[in-house]
Amino acid sequence: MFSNKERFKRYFLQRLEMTYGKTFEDTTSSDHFQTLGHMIREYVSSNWIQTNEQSRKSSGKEVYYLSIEFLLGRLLHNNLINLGIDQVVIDGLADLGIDFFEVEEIEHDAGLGNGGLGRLAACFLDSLATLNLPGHGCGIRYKHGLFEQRIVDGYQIELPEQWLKQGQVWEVRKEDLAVDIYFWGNIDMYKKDGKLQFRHLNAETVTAVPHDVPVIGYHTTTVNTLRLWNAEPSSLIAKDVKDIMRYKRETESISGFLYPDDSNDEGKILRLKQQYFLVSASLQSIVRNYKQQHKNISEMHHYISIHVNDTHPVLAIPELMRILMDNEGLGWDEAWNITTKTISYTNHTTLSEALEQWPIYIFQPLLPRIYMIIDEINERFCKNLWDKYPGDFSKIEKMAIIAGGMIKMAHLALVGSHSVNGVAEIHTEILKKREMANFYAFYPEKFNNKTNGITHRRWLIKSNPKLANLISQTIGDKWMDEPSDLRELLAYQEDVNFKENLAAIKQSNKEILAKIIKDKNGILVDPSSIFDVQVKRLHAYKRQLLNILHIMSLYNKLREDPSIDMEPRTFIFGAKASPGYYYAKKIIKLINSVAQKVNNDKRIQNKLKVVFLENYRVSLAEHIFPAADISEQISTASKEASGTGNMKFMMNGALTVGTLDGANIEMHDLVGDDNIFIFGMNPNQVLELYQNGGYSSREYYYHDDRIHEVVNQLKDGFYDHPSNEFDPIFDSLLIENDQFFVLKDFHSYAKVHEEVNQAFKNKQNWLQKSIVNIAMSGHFSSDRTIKQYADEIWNIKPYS
Ligand code: 4GP
Repeated sequence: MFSNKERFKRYFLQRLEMTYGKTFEDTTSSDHFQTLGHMIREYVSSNWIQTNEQSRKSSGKEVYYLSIEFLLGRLLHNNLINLGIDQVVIDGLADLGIDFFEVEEIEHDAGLGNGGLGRLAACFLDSLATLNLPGHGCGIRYKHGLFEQRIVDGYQIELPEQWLKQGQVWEVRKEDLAVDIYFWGNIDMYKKDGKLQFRHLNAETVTAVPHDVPVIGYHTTTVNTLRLWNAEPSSLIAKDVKDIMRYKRETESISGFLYPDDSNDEGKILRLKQQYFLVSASLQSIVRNYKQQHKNISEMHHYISIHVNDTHPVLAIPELMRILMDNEGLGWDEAWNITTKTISYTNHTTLSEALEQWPIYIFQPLLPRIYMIIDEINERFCKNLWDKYPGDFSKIEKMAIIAGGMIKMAHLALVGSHSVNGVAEIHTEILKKREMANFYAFYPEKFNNKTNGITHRRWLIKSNPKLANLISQTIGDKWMDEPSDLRELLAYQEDVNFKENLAAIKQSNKEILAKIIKDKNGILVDPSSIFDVQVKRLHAYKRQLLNILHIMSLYNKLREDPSIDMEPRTFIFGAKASPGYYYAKKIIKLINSVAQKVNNDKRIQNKLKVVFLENYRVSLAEHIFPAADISEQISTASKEASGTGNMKFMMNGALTVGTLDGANIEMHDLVGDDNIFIFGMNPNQVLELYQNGGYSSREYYYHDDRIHEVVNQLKDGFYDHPSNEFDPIFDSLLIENDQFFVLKDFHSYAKVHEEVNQAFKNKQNWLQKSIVNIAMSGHFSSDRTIKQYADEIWNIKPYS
């Protein structure tokens, strides 16, 4: 149906009228979207079946990627590109008077994730399918994804996200493959044939129904599966009506929201339920599939790899033990051998608040059998520790899985898996030398690094088609399959023609973003100004504060002398703050207050604009990266595990202003000093300062006039705010001694921005830097990352 434009048009019209029972003229963009979506699903169904068959028949190994987040974004255009039928569809629709890009806008972003970790999972699925690797995702089908952000009076307001409102065209509900999950109740132990058995009594049953989404590889017949589990009441209930209503509500809330508020016990229980729900449903289905294909459960680790994305799915370890022992009848040692050889784990952050722990008083009643198993894992592990470190109670307590009334999920992951990886070289080194040093000493063989990557299909081919075309016209299109070939662009650093084209493309992308800004924010920005962008979650360590304080300082300078030498700049922010994160919300308010004042100040002659784009999400990001000149990657060194936004900017030719943190370090190694703007303390300096102390933020406040002035402006109502509005920010800097060294790095940050200012004046040189960045960005393709996971952790091979 997509083989040529005419056929496509015929099918499309026929399908449209048949489905909606109205004339073509009466159909809407939404009808067009739904029709296209169904056609594509139908089109891929034979390849999907074939891929499933292949995996059923093959004797190869497969990986299942368990993640609490999959930040997919929209799928329509990406699916068309991967199938190689985008042009047929775009042209065909145009013939019918339909603008494809309007139809594309109908699709809701699938925002089943929060940030880096979730988007990484989505990029990995794309790479797995493209590389023909047998790899599938397992996640939760949240009714509401990450909240929708509105900015009202400069404050963030959260609205529930509604991606399922019009139904989900990509998913297939598979009720026949549902499984039951058991919570609460008690465990009955009894002996059968002399063997101890466990039976879960009085449990509350929840049914997990899979909704499968096809994951379509780029220019290949492979269609893998993302299985999203929906929580539904089990039919096995006979209670009174009130009880049934409560049960229904509680059950459905398991797949209700991503990251429910966990500041109280009720919220904690819900989060823990979500985690076990994902893990138990996925593992029951994985083992069931395995048994349909293979006779011997003892060999499972030869055929199955299970990857846990951060600690949220770490209960996969005790759950697999439970299934192997209680359902399959294996003994502890054999089950443990299979489990540890099957499971691998990625750590995504060293921030202590993200290292999950569960209080026993919540865990044990909710998951009684799982608790027993973790307790036993802990006992055995502590015994091993004792053998190695006899008498060293302090070390054993530090490393134990259960200690101080808490269950430590990262420790469980380290003990119960065969591979633990960080997501950039520096991050892995910090895990080995600091955060997990005790575990590294005990299990050195488990630790390895896998620097993150991004799919260049979404983040270049789809989001920046003009640049993708220019690259293909210049070096051929092999880079699309082998992104490391982008290096060939290095030969065009001096090519005037190429540079001119590159500049024109950037300009046109900036015009598109300028229009979005005008439509959304009502602010006119100059597309020839420097577009200086920081888009990412709002967090103290990411230091949006450093950026806005610097802008405030630039504004002060401009107010003194509007004629100073300064290239016009447009500072653009996009960020969601976690709903309960008060400080982060104040930073959003500060950015908006500054924007309000600066953008309306006629005296500064449009040299400075500040824009906060609301509701930052994948589809908006696709317009932002291609339009950026400067990428702000300014976290306190040692705090950002890797970053992936940094890679997306680089691939689209933006130059990075960054600290030596996360993957910025590897970017710096690749492009060299001349093509990146590095500032501030390095990770060792930061870590030493944390360890040895000796930092006083007040010294910077008292001795640097520019700092003094901007910090005072937080207090004196300069931005037309009540004087206590920004107290949490002021206090973080001066009362709490500036935990993220904003003031310490301020001077060096301002200095590097002066270098940016000078560098931008030399257009040819700027373009040359931009080319070097694009050329070296192929290293950060998630295809490279996934090949490393496949070879070095999962040991999987392409479908044969
Ligand atoms: C993020 C890290 O903050 C980011 O540096 C990294 O690039 C990304 O994971 C993917 O590895 N962490 C999270 C999180 O998203 O929730 O911990």
